Amino acid sequence: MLYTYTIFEEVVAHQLDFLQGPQRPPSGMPGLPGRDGLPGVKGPQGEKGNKGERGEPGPEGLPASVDPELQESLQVLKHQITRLEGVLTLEGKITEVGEKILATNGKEVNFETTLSACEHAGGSIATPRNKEENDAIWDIVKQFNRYAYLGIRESDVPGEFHYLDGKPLNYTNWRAREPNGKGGENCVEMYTDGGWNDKKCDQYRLTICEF
Ligand SMILES: [Ca+2]
Repeated sequence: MLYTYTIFEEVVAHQLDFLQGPQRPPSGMPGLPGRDGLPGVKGPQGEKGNKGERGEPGPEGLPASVDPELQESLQVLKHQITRLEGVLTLEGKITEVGEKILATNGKEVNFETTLSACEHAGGSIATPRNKEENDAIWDIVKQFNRYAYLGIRESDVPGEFHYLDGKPLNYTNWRAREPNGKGGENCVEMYTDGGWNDKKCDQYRLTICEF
């Protein structure tokens, strides 16, 4: 009797399980599969692959001389620089002479300091190589009413002067009876009359640079 009941009960349980869906395992049957395990540890990096073949060259660009976009940019730049130079010239900050621009910071220092100040600004000490350049430097000397050292020094031969790169002078504007230092005045200053005088290098003179 007890056995019969047990069989009957099992059949009913099966039917209930069937009707209620698989979430409830029928008694006596295997349970649902377990959850997936955690991801494993990352494997070691593979070996580097071979280098690919060189790609095809891109399309050839236009030469700069005929590239319209580049030419337009250059024109815009030139125009902007010309405007700035115009403003600086108007305000007396720069003097244009030929390809050179002359400028002073208004400071009076010795020759060596003049050299380093001009170099630091990206230029060099004003060096007149013709009358036009001498006149332009003279304009600044007159404006500040201060003498200025020039980019000229005495050579090893007393009384002989040259440019700072050692090349001989191709233009001079010595004052009367100058140079007269005979080896004792190794630098050259410009007077307020535009003339040159050889002078010791430790004086305080107006800094004029060329760019
Ligand atoms: Ca002298």
